[in-house]
Parts: sequence; structure tokens; C-alpha cells
Amino acid sequence: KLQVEVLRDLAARVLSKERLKHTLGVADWAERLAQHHGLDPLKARCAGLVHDLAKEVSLNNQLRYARRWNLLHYPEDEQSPYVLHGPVAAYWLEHHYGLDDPEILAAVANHTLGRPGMGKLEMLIYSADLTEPERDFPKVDFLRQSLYDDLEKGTLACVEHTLIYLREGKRPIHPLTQLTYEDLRRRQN
Ligand code: DGI
Ligand code: FE
Ligand code: FE
Ligand code: FE
Repeated sequence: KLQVEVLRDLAARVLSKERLKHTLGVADWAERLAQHHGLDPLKARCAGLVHDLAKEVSLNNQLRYARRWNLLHYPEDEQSPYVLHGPVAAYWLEHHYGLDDPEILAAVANHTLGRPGMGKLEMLIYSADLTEPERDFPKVDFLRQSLYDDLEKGTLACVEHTLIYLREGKRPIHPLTQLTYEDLRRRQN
């Protein structure tokens, strides 16, 4: 069986109906963007299919896994444990499902916060997550078009949007979100 089918079945088994819909939306959109930008569409689809695999694990258990697997790197990780589901899913996929593609694993791990020095597939999943077809907010069409025109500029616009949205909601900005933003700006100067 093709890996992509295994991952799709896994997502369908683990996720609620609503989150599966989001997941399939991310997978389709990431695949389409990958095709358009000359990246590997199959890897994009695979990463999209599993990016939120740990999202419906209780926050307490996510924290427990993150501690056990040494995935905590910032005090903010424990203050906002809902940012841990990417790293938890990536660890799980690597160690329990034998997924061994480092690009897919990194894209899953970093889809919520990004990181400085993101690769193309990481940018693609970070951004496709925010702009998949089910997402609806005023700037989403602008972000979709930006991503289509230029993946790096579009990703910068997505991180910028996340920063604004967090500030408006008076939610704490994770250091990795800030560092990702600065890194993408520097890379584009
Ligand atoms: O899992 P999804 O809902 O599809 O989306 P996600 O993994 O991108 O985001 C999960 C949540 O994390 C979402 O509510 C936005 C939030 N988030 C992203 N960056 C930061 C953040 N929350 C805080 N506090 N700080 C951040 O820098
Ligand atoms: Fe997520
Ligand atoms: Fe996201
Ligand atoms: Fe998601």
C-alpha cells in the first residue's frame, strides 16, 4: 500500500470528522501549491495528512508526551501547550509509525510556530494550514494569492498575520513565531 494511503487511513482513524475535513483541505491545498512551485506534491500531501494527528490528544497528555520525549524547549511551551501537537505528532510518526522522511517530519513538527531557517516544505505546511479552503477570515484570499505568487513572501505574510491575530487577542507570542518572522524578513530583505 502506498504510504499516502496509510497516512490518510491513519488520519481518518484518529481525527474527528471536522478535523479530518480540515486535514484533507490542507493536504489538497498543500499538494496544489507544491505542484505549482515545483516541490514534491506527494510529500506535501503526506505532511498535510498527518500535521494535526496529535491535535485531539488532551493537552495534559500532550504535555506528558512532550516531557517524556524531550520536546519542551521554551517556558512558553508549557504555558501554551496547544503549540505542542506538531512536535508530538512528528515524534509519534517517526518512532511509532516508521515515517523516516526528515522533510515531512520537520513540516509536521513546525507547522504551528515555524522556526528560523524553515525549508520549503515547512513553509508550505505552515501556510497551507492557515489558508486551506475551510478557513475564512478577511485576509485569507490575499494570503492564498500571495502564497501562489511567491511561497516565501506568502509565508512571511502568513506569519505576520498570525502575529497580528495573537496581539489583537492579547495572547502570548511564542519566541519561535517572532524568530520565524524575523528570519523570513531577513531572508527577503
Ligand atoms: O492545529 P490548527 O488549529 O490547524 O492550527 P495551528 O497548529 O497552526 O495552531 C494552533 C494554535 O496555535 C492556533 O490557535 C494559533 C496558535 N499559535 C500559533 N502561534 C502561536 C500560537 N499561540 C500562541 N500563544 N503563540 C504563538 O506564537
Ligand atoms: Fe495544528
Ligand atoms: Fe498554523
Ligand atoms: Fe491544522
